Amino acid sequence: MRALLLIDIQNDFLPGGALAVPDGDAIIPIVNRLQEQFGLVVATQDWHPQNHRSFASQHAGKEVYDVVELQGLEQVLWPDHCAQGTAGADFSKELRMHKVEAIFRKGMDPEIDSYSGFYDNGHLRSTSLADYLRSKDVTEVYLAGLAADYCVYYSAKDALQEGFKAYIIEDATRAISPEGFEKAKLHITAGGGEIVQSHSIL
Ligand code: VGL
Ligand code: ZN
Repeated sequence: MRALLLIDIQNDFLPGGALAVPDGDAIIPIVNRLQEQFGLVVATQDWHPQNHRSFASQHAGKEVYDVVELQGLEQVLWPDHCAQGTAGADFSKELRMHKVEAIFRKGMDPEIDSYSGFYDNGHLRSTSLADYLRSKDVTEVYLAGLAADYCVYYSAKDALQEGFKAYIIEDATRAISPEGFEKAKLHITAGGGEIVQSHSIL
């Protein structure tokens, strides 16, 4: 069984949002068509408390995109984004949601960031997404959404580590840093994952 994972297709990652991914809205029509090809569609939602330590606003003297240490891990400082209950944290209204069977929220612990839909960045806490997928007999996951070089990449990496075959649908994602995504792709293919295009599925 294969599943489509829709990673963080939320207003704050789309044009006009607090952490807009360039051209991010271009993926939505593709993602909407892709959903029809899958028996299981699951979404993740970045869902931060207002005092989340990944926000530059929580670090006196620091600026957005500065890097600090958080729980022993390198942490990029982001603009405030996807605060729980705000319009920025909502899924795009253009995104079809009727096939989405479950939503896994992440990033609620103010002390650690959580790029992956499976674990926080320190791998301390699971969201239970892996167990959920296994309970549905999923062996292959296809990833789409935002951003390619952060949450899509980390989710694909954890999917592989959890024993799933992982496919990133390249034209159904956009990166914050295209150079960062080029490196990420090498890690994914080295780890047994694949980079595919939506036309191979549609
Ligand atoms: C993301 C940065 C911070 C993402 C989430 O969804 O890729 N990036 N929080
Ligand atoms: Zn975030």
